[in-house]
Amino acid sequence: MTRFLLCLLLLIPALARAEGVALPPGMALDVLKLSRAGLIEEGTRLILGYGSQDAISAAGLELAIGHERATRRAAQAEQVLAADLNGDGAVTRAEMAVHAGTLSVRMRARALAGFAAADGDGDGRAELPEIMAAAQAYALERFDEAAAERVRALMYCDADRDGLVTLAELRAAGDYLAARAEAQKLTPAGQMERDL
Ligand SMILES: [Ca+2]
Ligand SMILES: [Ca+2]
Repeated sequence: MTRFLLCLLLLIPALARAEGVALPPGMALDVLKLSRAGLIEEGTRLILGYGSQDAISAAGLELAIGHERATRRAAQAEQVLAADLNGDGAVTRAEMAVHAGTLSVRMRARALAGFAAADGDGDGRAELPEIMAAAQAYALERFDEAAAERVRALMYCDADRDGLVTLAELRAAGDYLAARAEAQKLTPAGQMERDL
């Protein structure tokens, strides 16, 4: 995912330039050689996972972003809720101690950190709403707005501007990136562009 996000970030100025759109300030252009494989692999995953009929809209990308966060939120909440031994919807420090004692060092650290975050007032008890709020904060930190913006940047592949990115447009964007990377490698102009 990270590599894909990087590819998308790097893709923005190139495609914006190709379409005659003003470039975002501060974006470098020396980008394209990294991008085709990651763009096609991850763009295809997004289209097949969150689009329909081999195309995805901006709304579909929002679903993908929501799912990224939901996955992280659920996993983080589970770290704490697995310690609710009596099933009353709250986790006490004593319950967490029993649960944490059965875990590997790595998972124990994660569970204890999750409990500490959920027990914001430090009274040794984390209620379900606190656990979910802490898990939500964790998810928003791990998949933050910058990460979401990089997913939204897939829409730069919408060459015909109909609001959908198709697999064909994705492949065309990948080909464009590869060709541009090649040109930049081979020409002095490419070197100059990289320096812009
Ligand atoms: Ca409990
Ligand atoms: Ca389109």
